Amino acid sequence: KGKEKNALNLVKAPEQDPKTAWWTGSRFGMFIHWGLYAIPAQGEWMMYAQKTPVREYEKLAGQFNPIAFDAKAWVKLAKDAGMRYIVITAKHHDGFAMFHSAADPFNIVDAAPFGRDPMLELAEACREEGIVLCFYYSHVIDWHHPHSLHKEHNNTWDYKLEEKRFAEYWEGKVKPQLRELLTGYGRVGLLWFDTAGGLSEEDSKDIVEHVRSLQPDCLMNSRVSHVMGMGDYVSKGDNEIGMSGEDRRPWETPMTLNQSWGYTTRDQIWKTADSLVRKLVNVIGKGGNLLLNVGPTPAGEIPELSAQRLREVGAWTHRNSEAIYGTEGSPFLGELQWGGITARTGRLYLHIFNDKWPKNGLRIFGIRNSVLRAYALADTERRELSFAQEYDEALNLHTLKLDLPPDPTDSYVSVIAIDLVGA
Ligand code: H79
Repeated sequence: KGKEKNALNLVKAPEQDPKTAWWTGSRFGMFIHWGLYAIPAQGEWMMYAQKTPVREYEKLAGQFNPIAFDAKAWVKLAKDAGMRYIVITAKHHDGFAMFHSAADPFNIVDAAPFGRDPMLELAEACREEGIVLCFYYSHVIDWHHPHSLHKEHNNTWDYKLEEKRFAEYWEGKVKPQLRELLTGYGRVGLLWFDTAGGLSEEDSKDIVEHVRSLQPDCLMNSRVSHVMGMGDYVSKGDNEIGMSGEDRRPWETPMTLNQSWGYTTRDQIWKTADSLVRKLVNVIGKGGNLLLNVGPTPAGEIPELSAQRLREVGAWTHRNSEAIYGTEGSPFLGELQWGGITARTGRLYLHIFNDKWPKNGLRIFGIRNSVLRAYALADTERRELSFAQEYDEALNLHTLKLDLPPDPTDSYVSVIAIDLVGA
């Protein structure tokens, strides 16, 4: 009855789907938007926005020579940030493959002076460091291919819509390139599809089956199709976090560090480390994953300001790893003003935003278990915080009153651990 209907017994966490468990447990990933569009440095939609003719755009490939690219350095940065998987644009809407492709010569090995396959180098570096490599692949929008067909965003300046034969694109480029990605780079953790506008249900199922037949454990995001319920997890809108309890399926927020995906010199509005840590807490407290983007330069480097932000966030994630990886979102519904909650079997983590620090303590409602002890995760001495538990029979409401230290115990967001015993 009443207010407690959403409170769970926290002694035992719900069972995980073994196929998605690595991913939901990872919580935090690195998104990388890297391609020819880094050269003009106006973001990955430039070709479409300027209606750049294909023959003109192709000239960028002739200039693309990112000799500063260092797969190990990128993977190390992801690790330093506390990210456990990497999703990189193998092919974005411009149609340029950032891997060696026999299916289309418009690729980094055959069309650029660079002559190396960066995806191969990343795959190796990821394997060495225990990071899961994943590919973004634009399966519907392709402004380079004469037969790609999307609901809205087509190349209509080079090609006539009525002359498009979608099957030539689908069978001739998309499926062969996915086969290349799923057979030439070892295990692929997931395929990140985007903007399925206009893709039929039949073709949606075709591509899912294609991927399954090549790597049965490779996950796919929901943007693979507009058919409800497809994919292994829900991709939220770009930069969208949503409300607590909104998604029953595993979900992920793709997020930018500034306001762009591809490298740009125009956009200099950067999120602070403080705001990034809070966004991470907001997402994981609601049970989601955060996929945070960087846009490397045409020389092949992650811009230093981005790298610095990620290292700042990483200092926090490393100190608080116990409250992040392998946790569940909050068992309680409702938005919290002061931060977020994560949980694992027998333990709750309160992530309290430092600028909302409740000097007079916190009240948490709906914990039916007895609390064993509470302490700040950052306190290596594990000094116990005092608390009291009350039960109001008339309201059927359990209240935990928790005393907090006078000041925050960590930078940005301070985590308090609460140990529970069985009810
Ligand atoms: O890869 C990133 C974007 O390029 C891609 N998804 C993320 C992860 C994306 N594809 N489509 N969209 C985002 C939505 C399209 C928005 C548009 Fe526009 C509005 C296209 C034209 C007007 C944004 C604003 C792009 C150009 C101007």
